[in-house]
Amino acid sequence: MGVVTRARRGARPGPVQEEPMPELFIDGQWTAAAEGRKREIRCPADGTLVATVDEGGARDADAAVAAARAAFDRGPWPGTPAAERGRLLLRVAELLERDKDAFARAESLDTGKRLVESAYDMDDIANCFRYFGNLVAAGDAGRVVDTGLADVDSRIVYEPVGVCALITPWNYPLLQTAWKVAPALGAGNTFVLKPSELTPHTAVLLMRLLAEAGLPDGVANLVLGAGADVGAPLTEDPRVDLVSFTGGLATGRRIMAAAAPTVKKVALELGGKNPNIVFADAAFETAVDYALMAVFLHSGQVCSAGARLLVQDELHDRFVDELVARAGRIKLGGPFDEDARSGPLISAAHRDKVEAYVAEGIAEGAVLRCGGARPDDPALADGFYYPPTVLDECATSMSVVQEESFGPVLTVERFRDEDDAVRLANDTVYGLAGAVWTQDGGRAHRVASRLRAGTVWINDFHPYVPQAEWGGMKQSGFGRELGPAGLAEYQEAKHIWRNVAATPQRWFE
Ligand code: TXE
Repeated sequence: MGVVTRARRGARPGPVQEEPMPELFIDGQWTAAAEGRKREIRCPADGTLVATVDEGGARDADAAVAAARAAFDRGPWPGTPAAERGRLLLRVAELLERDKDAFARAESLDTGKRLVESAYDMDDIANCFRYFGNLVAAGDAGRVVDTGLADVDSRIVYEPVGVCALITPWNYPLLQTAWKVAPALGAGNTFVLKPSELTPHTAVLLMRLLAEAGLPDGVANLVLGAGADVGAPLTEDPRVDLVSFTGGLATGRRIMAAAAPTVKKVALELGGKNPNIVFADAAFETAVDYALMAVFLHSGQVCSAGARLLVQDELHDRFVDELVARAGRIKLGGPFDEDARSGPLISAAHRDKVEAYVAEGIAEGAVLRCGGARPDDPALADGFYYPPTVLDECATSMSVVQEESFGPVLTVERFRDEDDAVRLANDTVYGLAGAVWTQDGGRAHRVASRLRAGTVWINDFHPYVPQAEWGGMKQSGFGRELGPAGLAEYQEAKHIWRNVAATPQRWFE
């Protein structure tokens, strides 16, 4: 895997020259795929070959689960003192900081994301490991239960769940991996990680760091490959105790169904169709600025993207005119173009999907205000670029409003008053995040409490911190990542009851 050695400052993506090294990590060994298959990873910004990686399948998934199962049932990790597990996570945070540049470049080559954005992600990832490291190292003696009985000791202890299948997407590959790996390890679990087949490199690099930090063999396993070939067997495997998945709604439904026969614990983060509600009294300049960032960050390929702009009637024209003018000036370019402010979409298929949503929206009556056609700049011809696009005068019933296009597409709807705004905002199957812009503090809190979403921002958009839970309501999924609940997701509460003066009960006499 050549991304690290190719990571010289200023280097352009190009074919990997170094000798190949296998990329699956099973039971502490770097292993080639059992069936010998390979996959080419190409940079979505210009199609250059980033690397050719091992493409795993069901046999590799099986071997990885066996290793994780053995490491959980017989290995030292689940019984390692919490303070020591926490220290290992803190060490991983340090190593990530040491290797930050290489990680950021690898992430940018796989995703096409601007290098500066990948670098931000790496800081957040180190912070995530640090947060869970400290949380775990602080220890948790469990809870003593007051039964009111003099002869009974009753307490709750928190144990690891077991073998976890961690399945992650391509938009924030390592960030979403860290949100799962750090708490899973902190709680004492073992795992098999399956990253998106489109963006495997930072997962490979992370496995190297976990081994360097001293994680015992078999605790962390990595199988690269497609969802159907590797992800599906992991979710069905009876030796797996928990599946944590971040990705699309359709795949989430399949995973939940596949996990049902063996009654696994499941946690799902399935994206959103997140309302950004702007009242007429909002601070105009700031609200316009944030509305752009809310939806066009990473070309809209963000689960919490503010893709639905709801503007109060009297502000609508002025607000949308300004937003459209600024959206039209956003410069597109590859990860290493320092003038670019937005990158490509992840794949040709994904761009086709985004285009289809825009076409459908226009056919249903939306007014195209900017974007809406592939750029004609020859410098962008080899990448999967799509410009910031604004669809005005949308109706909540349109599919482009209801469904995740997951691209740089903003739909605009008008609202009359507070009740109207809340009704529209909640009128999708999703409930991941949302924002409200107003200078009226009472209104801000009323709207925030009425939104059916796992995160609500008031006069802000997108910030998150590892201390605060992240996750969805409704069909955005269930379970929480980050925060104390993000650790609890990977724990089982066990009640231990000790009768210190047991005598015959004579129930049947
Ligand atoms: O994601 P998938 P796709 C949304 C977004 C996007 C849509 C489809 O709307 O357009 O999903 O994207 C693995 N069993 N999000 O198709 O398929 C797959 O290999 C087990 C929102 O690229 O959900 C990858 O590792 N695993 C989102 C992971 O699931 C399976 C981020 C995610 O891929 C599987 C990404 C199966 N049957 C897309 N099929 C968010 N919530 O942020 C696939 N996978």
